[in-house]
Amino acid sequence: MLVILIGVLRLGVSANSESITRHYKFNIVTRLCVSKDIVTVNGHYPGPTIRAREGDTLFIKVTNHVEHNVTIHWHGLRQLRTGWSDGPAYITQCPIQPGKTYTYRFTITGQEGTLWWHAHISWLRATLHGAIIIYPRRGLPYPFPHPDAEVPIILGEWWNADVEQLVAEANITGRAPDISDAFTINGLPGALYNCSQEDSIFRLPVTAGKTYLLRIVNAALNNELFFSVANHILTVVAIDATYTKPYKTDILMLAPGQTTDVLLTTDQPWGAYYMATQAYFSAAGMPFDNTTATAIMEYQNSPLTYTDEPIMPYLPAFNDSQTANDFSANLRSLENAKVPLDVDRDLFLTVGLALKHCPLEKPCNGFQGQRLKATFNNISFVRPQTALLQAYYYGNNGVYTPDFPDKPALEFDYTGQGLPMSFWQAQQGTKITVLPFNSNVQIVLQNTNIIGTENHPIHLHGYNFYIVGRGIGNYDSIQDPCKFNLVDPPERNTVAVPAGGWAAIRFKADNPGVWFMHCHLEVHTSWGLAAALLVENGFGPLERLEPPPYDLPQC
Ligand SMILES: *[C@@H]1O[C@H](CO)[C@@H](O)[C@H](O)[C@H]1NC(C)=O
Ligand SMILES: *[C@@H]1O[C@H](CO)[C@@H](O)[C@H](O)[C@H]1NC(C)=O
Ligand SMILES: *[C@@H]1O[C@H](CO)[C@@H](O)[C@H](O)[C@H]1NC(C)=O
Ligand SMILES: *[C@@H]1O[C@H](CO)[C@@H](O)[C@H](O)[C@H]1NC(C)=O
Ligand SMILES: *[C@@H]1O[C@H](CO)[C@@H](O)[C@H](O)[C@H]1NC(C)=O
Ligand SMILES: *[C@@H]1O[C@H](CO)[C@@H](O)[C@H](O)[C@H]1NC(C)=O
Ligand SMILES: [Cu+2]
Repeated sequence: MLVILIGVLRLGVSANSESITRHYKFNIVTRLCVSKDIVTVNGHYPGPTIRAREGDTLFIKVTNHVEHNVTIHWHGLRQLRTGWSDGPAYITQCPIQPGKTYTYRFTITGQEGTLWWHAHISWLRATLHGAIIIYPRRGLPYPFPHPDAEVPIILGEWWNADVEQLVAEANITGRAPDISDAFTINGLPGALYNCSQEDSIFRLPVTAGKTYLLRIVNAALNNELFFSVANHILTVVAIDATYTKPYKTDILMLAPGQTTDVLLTTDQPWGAYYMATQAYFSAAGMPFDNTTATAIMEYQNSPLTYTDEPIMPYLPAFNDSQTANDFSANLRSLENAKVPLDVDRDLFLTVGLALKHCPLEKPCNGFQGQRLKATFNNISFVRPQTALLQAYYYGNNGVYTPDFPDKPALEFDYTGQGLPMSFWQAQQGTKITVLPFNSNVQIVLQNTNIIGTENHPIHLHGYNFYIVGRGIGNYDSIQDPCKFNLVDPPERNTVAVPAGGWAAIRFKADNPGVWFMHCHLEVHTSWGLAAALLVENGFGPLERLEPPPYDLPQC
């Protein structure tokens, strides 16, 4: 199909001696890829890597040349006072319609490491995504030995079919869309698929005795992923663009939305080693993509020839929750953290699946003749017709109601077995939680066992939060807070809530705007596992949401 390749423009305009303004152009175009058309930025899958320094201001002009409505989200970027540039469709903006342009503008403040960008409408992020690398300010070091080279590693999920069509069909039947056909590493599936060829494998040439910084992003739609490199220890140094205490491991687990920066030293015998990724899948008895994507890390001038099979890493069983949970539990912030010690607002949200009866005239057969749903506090989010942020800014007009409940209406044994089917019916609504500026917020995310339980990666826009506690079973509001880590908990934008368990997060509500909170398994967001937090303005001029940009798309 049509391929428009407009190189990424970079114009440096100094605002002051340290920070610069960087301009990028994203042209949304289709491209023929493995016998189907995919939607891309500038013709690339994955899309272009954005490189900036902490303190820089970015202008990214997105022009939509395809037939789909498009928005782009800058995943994990705080968007201080610039919620208009956050990107989730019908939350902070209306879509960029075919033929239209919108320029995202924001400043990177206090964040360093790896984040990523992706489409935030329907399931277009399957192919519309790329890395964002934030370096320290000029002259400032990393808090770890400077690597000899840096490599983005983007883990993706691939369907041989048209993903938008699959989603539309599933929305009619009420069923889960078909599972994917492959995973990819930097856009390529690797050696273990039928179609595999010499050029369908990402190859990373390395030199012995060097240290590499791998900036790994889980851009998959519906799968948490294990990742490993044969015979090499990985030292985690950052997650979600926050630095961690160095943590050595041979297995990573990344939930969709999460990033992990690791140092790898090429200290092994000359040779070729696979890096590999496959699903961590915690929903018992459900179908999932059990394939394995590989890439090859080759020591240069290796005496091995292509006829020697590279060494394959050990990867845990798909249902090895112990390994997945242990990995998350071992992460610590590098420095002592600024965790809110007092809580002004304490939210308790159940997270889980549900069902909805279909009207007689529009039958469906998702499960037991019903439509699959997913909820926070038993409420399945209904996407509005216009953006929540615009509705808020210009006066609500009934687009949402500010009455999202702080706790579930019904208390029950959330993770118990055999929960009565009367519990399974979801309510629906476009409800939001209103938080005063600068309030200290705690959210306990409690998994349920309604229909089944599984790990849910919950992502909050506009904020990083501290994961102060996590556990299996039901949260105990008396005992569990005594065990919270208020000293050096990991700081992230996406928390993997354990299957059959809970996680507690804390943050200061210091960024005014309307912020989406949702499961980063796209299938669950489609079923309504989402809500929004409205953080009110403060009083000072720097405590208020900026006015909307002139080119903000309208619905
Ligand atoms: C999905 O189906 C529901 C109910 O039939 C409909 O209201 C909604 O617009 C559909 N959503 C999409 C994205 O097609
Ligand atoms: C590989 O090909 C075989 C035979 O055609 C088929 O049965 C199998 O499903 C394919 N596997 C994948 C992962 O596509
Ligand atoms: C993957 O799942 C398919 C069914 O979807 C099954 O036939 C196959 O044995 C599984 N492969 C592995 C390696 O588990
Ligand atoms: C993982 O799945 C296998 C079947 O594939 C099962 O035998 C095993 O008990 C499961 N392990 C856990 C921890 O659920
Ligand atoms: C959810 O709400 C529906 C409708 O009010 C109710 O039937 C169901 O029992 C509720 N489930 C839970 C877990 O609260
Ligand atoms: C694109 O977005 C506009 C504005 O919300 C909406 O009216 C239109 O139906 C959308 N088009 C498609 C194909 O979803
Ligand atoms: Cu989920």
